[in-house]
Amino acid sequence: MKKIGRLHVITDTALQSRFSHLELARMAIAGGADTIQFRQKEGSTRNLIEIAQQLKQICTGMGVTFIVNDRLDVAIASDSDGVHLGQDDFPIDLARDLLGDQKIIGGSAVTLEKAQKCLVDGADYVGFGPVYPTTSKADAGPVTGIDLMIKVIETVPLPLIAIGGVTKDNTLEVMEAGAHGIAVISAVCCQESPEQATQELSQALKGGM
Ligand code: TZP
Ligand code: MG
Repeated sequence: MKKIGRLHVITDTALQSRFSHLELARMAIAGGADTIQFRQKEGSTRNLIEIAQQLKQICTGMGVTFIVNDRLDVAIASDSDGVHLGQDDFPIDLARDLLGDQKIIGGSAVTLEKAQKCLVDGADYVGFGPVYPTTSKADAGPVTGIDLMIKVIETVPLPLIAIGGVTKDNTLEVMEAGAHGIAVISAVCCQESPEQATQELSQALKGGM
């Protein structure tokens, strides 16, 4: 059954190089992440598939959802639970045709119109943001703020995962505003202890549910 998690940790080895994707996934899961998203822009397709297959094994063993960012081919090859597609990635409606209904498809949106399009195209959730300023993604687009996020939640009947500058200090705010959950990179991957950082986010999430 498809279950959209609430604490998505996006593993990243470009912003930091202390930890591998596998190490980050293990620490995030130990800290309470219910979804791991594998996001890597560089490297050979073979290498991406190898990492994704290992991540899938770790996640499945721990009952955690495993999502591949950007790459439908890597998602299929690793039998991930789903794929997260941005506006310039493989089109969501075509991905749905290829993946079927049992896989999770997340879509990125930075405007209300884009969020509506995610719904029409068959996404299961929308990753909305950057809700707050972030330096983790160069082309993240304008900061949406909480008010636009609330408008999307009220208008688009899909679980909304808030992304962009989300930290333990603003998690309560996004959850109280009606977000289904959060997705983070730096608030976990760039912290001294990714496990503890995930734990703190998990606590903050629970406070807002
Ligand atoms: N998409 C929109 S903002 C963003 C992505 C991938 C970056 C999120 O990173 P951080 O460090 O959690 O702000
Ligand atoms: Mg993308």
